Amino acid sequence: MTQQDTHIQQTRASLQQALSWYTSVRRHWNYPPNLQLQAAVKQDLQSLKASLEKIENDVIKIATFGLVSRGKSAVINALMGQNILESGPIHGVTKWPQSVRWTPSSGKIKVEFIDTPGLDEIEGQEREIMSRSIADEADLILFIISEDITRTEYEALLELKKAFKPIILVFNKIDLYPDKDINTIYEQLQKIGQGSNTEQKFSISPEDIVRVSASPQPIPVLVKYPDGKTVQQWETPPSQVDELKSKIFTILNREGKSLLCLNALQKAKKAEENIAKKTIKNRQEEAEAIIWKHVKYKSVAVAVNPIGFLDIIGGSVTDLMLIRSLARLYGLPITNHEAGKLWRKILVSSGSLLLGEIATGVILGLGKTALAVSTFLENPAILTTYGSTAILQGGLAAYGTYIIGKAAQEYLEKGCSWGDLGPSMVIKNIMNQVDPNTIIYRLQIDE
Ligand SMILES: Nc1nc2c(ncn2[C@@H]2O[C@H](COP(=O)(O)OP(=O)(O)O)[C@@H](O)[C@H]2O)c(=O)[nH]1
Ligand SMILES: [Mg+2]
Repeated sequence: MTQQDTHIQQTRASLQQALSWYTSVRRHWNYPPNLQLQAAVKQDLQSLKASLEKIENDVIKIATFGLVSRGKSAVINALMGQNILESGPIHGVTKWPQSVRWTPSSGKIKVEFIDTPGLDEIEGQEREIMSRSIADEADLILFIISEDITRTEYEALLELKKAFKPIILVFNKIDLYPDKDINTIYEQLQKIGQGSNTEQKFSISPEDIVRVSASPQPIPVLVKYPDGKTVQQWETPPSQVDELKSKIFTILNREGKSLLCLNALQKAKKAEENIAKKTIKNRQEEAEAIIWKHVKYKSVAVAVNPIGFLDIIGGSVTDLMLIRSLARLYGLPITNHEAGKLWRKILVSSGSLLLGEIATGVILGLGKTALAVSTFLENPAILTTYGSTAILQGGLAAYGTYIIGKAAQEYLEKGCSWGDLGPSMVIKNIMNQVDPNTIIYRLQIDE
């Protein structure tokens, strides 16, 4: 089995697991169904289903991005060898996103091109929503430039990079600038990058920059007739997109399926996070009640427990029970093992406060044991000290549980895409497995 097929298999398993879990009626255990919540997550479930269909369909979506009149439509036409999309000198020929299917003559790969209006053509929020949703859909992006890079272009590139989108930077209209080369684009990208006050810089490998002329301007040619007369005529040179075409083919053959998987998993991750967020919001009251119940358990357990080290173990059992109860209430997938991992994570991340709790637990606990032994035999007055220590200790422990409950809520909200088959994990696997010469590999290098 090829690496790409393995990726498809893992992705399919991940999405199927998520779907079966989140659509299961039993997922909230014995809690009554929450209709409001069911309505709220409907769209996210659909998005999960769509992601699964996406990898089964095996159609790779390539979107063009760029400012108006850079030749986005012309590049797609030239690649397809057909003037399917309207392209022209008047600004704003492409009014909204359009899709065209392309089955290259090799026959094996199915592509859907998504042509977009210019980044500068639609105003404000609407544009942002449109660009984002197209970027979400696309497995590969052709970012078309044809002159000096502007700030709008730079910022759009940065956005796409942040969203882990594979980009080919296409320098179009090279027939107009015979001497422009990749170095110039590079220098320019760097200059703009330095001038920006954003922390992250845009970087791209030279391998991902291609020069084309999708629809060259007619050029004058002198035609000499047999009678000796010369006439000037205008001739349109053929388009030059072969390098881009073969680059696209190479990418699609080598990693097209993996790109599909990455995109599907990224969408699934978002959907799962949304589901978790909405669930936690909807179950807020019940969650508070559960947390307080465990806070009480723990303070009682710690205060009455006479043997020191059991406090820590007893405490952790209460905490684990709390984490599991919350996960059950939320209907989020979490195993015992994961609950334990989460508990340790919370311990580390809530740092000194909780460490303090444990340290107190150990010191007071030991003291308590020693005291407990000596108390009855020798000095009954110490009983008072014993009592107050226990209350103090119980209170601290209870406070720790409260913090754990709160932190668990937060973690469950963010982290339910963990686990071996969780989308985050599968994305990580794919990223780690691919060859260094792939566009996927280059997604992770950040200079
Ligand atoms: N000289 C030259 N003009 C081009 C090239 N590609 C596109 N154009 C012209 O640029 C204009 C805008 O092209 P279009 O595809 O509509 O751009 P879009 O708005 O980005 O989709 C049209 O007049 C095209 O003929 C090229 O390679 N060379
Ligand atoms: Mg266009």
